[in-house]
Formats: sequence, C-alpha cells, structure tokens
Amino acid sequence: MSRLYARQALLEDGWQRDVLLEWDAQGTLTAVTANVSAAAAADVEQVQYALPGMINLHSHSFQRALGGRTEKAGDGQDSFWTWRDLMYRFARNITPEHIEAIAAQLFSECLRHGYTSVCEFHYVQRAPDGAMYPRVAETAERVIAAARLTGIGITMLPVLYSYSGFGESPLKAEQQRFRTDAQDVLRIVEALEPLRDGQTEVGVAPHSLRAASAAQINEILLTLPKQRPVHIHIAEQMPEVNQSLEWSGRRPVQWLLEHVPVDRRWCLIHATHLTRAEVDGIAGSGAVAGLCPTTEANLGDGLFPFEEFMAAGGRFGIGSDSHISQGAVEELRWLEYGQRLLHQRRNIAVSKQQRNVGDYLWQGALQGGAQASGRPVGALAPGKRADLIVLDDAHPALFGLELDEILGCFIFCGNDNLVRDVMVGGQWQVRDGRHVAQQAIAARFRQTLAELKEFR
Ligand code: NGQ
Ligand code: ZN
Repeated sequence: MSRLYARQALLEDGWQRDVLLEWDAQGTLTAVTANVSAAAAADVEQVQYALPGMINLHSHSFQRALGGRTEKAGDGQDSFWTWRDLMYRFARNITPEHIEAIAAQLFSECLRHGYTSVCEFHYVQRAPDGAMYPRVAETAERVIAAARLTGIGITMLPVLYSYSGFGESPLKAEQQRFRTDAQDVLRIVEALEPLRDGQTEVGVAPHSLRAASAAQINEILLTLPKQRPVHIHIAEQMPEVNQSLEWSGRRPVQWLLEHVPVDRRWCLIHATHLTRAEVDGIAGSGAVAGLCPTTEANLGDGLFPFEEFMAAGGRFGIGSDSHISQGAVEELRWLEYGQRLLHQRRNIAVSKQQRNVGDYLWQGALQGGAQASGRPVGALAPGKRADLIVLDDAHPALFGLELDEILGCFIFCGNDNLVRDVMVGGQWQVRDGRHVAQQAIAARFRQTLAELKEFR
C-alpha cells in the first residue's frame, strides 16, 4: 500500500484539509481520508495542494508535430479546410516509429500540464500506400506504447473512416491511410483487447458524419461491448452543417440523434454549431460535449453555446485535439473567455450550487472527461485511479490565497505552469516540473522532426 498526505486536496465535494490518500499496487485508490493529523501521517510524503489530474478527451497525437507550422497565409483565404490539406500532406509520410515518438513527446507535455489521461482519436491506421500493416493495430499499438512510456492513462479509439463527404462519397487519395470500414475497426479493437488494463481502455470513433454512415456506426455498436466509449466529430464547421442540410435536410447533430442511439457512452467532439433543440438533445442524451477551445479557435470554428448547454444540464469535457496547446488550463481559460467575450459578462461557467468558476470548470471537465474516457478517473475517491497533480505552492501566484481561490488562480492567473508534480496510477511521472523521461523523449522527437522536415 502506498500513501500521500495532502494539506489541501480537491475531493468530489470540494477542498478538504489534511487528506491521506492510499492506493494499491495496481494504482487504484483504496482510501481517501480527510482531517488526518500530521502526526498520524508523519512517515508519509507531504504535499500542499493536490487535485485530480485532468482528462484530455480528444487527441490526434501526430498533429503535435505540425504545431506552429501552419500559421502562414496561403494565396487565398485560409480556413479549417486549407489547414486540413496541410495536415493530410503531413500525415501521408509518417511512419509507425514517428507516430510513437511524436505521441511520447506530446504525452510528456500533457502530463507536465496537468493531464493524466488522454483519449486518442486514432485514424492514421494504414501504411502510406494504403495497405494495412501486417499487424492490423500497428499504429494504435505505437500510440499505446507511447502512453505506457510516459505513464499517461489512455483510451484508444480506433477510427471508422470510409468516405470523404456526406452521401458516402469516395475517399480522396490523401485519405487512403485513414481508410477503415466497420469490420476493420472491429478487428483493430479485437487486436487491442489484450492491452486493456488499469491504464488502458479501448473504444471506437466514427470520424464524422462525413466519413461514416449510420449503418456502419450501428454495425459497430452491435458488437462493441456496451460500456465502451464512442466518440465522433460533429458540427465543427458551418460548411459541414450546410452540406449536411443539403444532403439530408437535417443538421449533423439533429441527424445523429435521429439515426443512432446516442447515450452516456457517447462523446460529441466540438458540436460547435447547434440550434436550441440540438443543445437540449445532446444534454438530454447524457452524452458528453468534447470541447477543444484552443483548436477550435486556431482553426476558426466558432464558439460552442456553452452557457445554454450548461443551463440545459449538459455534460462537458476538454480536449487539445490538434495540440496547438498542450495544457488543460489554456482550454478552460479559453472556454470561459469565449463566453465572456460573446455575452459581454463575467463568471459564466457557474451553476446555482457552484458559484466558483475555477471549481466549476475543473470539476465539470473531470466528470465529463472521466465519462468520455470509460475509465475510473476524474476524482480522488476510493475505486478511482491514483491520478493527481500537485501545484507549485512556492510560486508567488499562489501566495496568500483562500482555498476557494486556488483553482481560479490556477486557471486564470498568469502564464507559468503551476503544475509541479504529477502522479498517474500511483506513480510519479512528473517531478519538479519535469517528466521523468523528458530528455530521452525529446531527443527522439527532435530526430523525428528532422526526418519529417522534407514532407512539410
Ligand atoms: C481531424 N480535426 O480529424 O484531425 C479533424 C480534421 C476533418 C478537427 N476536426 C479533419 N479539428 O474533420 O475532416
Ligand atoms: Zn479531432
């Protein structure tokens, strides 16, 4: 049995003092006890502020290698779609080794910024020539290997990707590496089954209503075990909404809710462009809205109607998607600031019971993220994973605060990374702001980028 003593820890019902955390050899919390005297915990490592690590519910890890390289204007007007062409070009040439090296770098950064879990929406599954690798789950296994190397918990979501647009239009040449049908996805899921453990879960992800049909989605749902998460990109861009309307007379979310049994296992990524009825439809389904504010800003998507969605009782979580940012703080800050700018008001992410924006955002994103991950994470409570972050109490930003100001400061104040130490499944992966394998991981990432330079 291993133990940690936190002078202040964020539990499900808020901050508690003098908390003793205990976990087993598998990395699962067995007891979380508040108001334990320091004397009773004299032989236990002590920290000041401990809070549950965040779940990054949407990642395309290979896109980390594009960061900063797509910010130059082309000849016409740049958009999500011109960015996507650059991303496709990059995806054409990466090898399984590159995929693993990039993911390891990304995951080490995510850990340093407070994420302890990631959901990988994984679609580069074939070789550059469009053939399946001899190991059908080759590239998915590489990403899981990177997760294991860095220690981050992972939900691997092999992607269903069959079409290039609504109405089953054929894939383009540059999408051939992504090509899967329902049976391919089920084969990949099956190949990954032996890797499932306390740190690893496996679900699926129909890429979008552009790339997958309802018949295919329902075919997969028939076979996939009932508890496994299902993620989908939806209604991110207005052209997508308009194409959907042209094709079916329905908006994407409206169409999904009518044709597929959307429930708690579902995570709707982006869901940016919604009518009032769609807001209520998602909230009522119990599905999680997977919000990725920095990527949505970077790609010029628009703003999710967060205030309406909260009022409807919707569940949400955050993801870093293209990894233009690797930090949970920046996602949550942008989520709230987008709403303040839109509504010209302050302190919007609150509820009747929770008036504290920082607490509302962190706890809400933990709950939604945990649900979307299909793993026992997101709270410091018995039965959950021992996944936590420790804030740097020696940083001046945290001086002199009341307990109910800690998260507001963490999320909104300044630009230093206040995450000092990070534990996943009971093991320290970040100490004093550094990932334990940071140097070797960065060296391999540097080598990978050198190799990939010619393909940009
Ligand atoms: C993706 N990314 O799959 O990486 C997508 C772009 C598409 C975002 N939606 C490709 N942010 O949607 O067709
Ligand atoms: Zn995405």
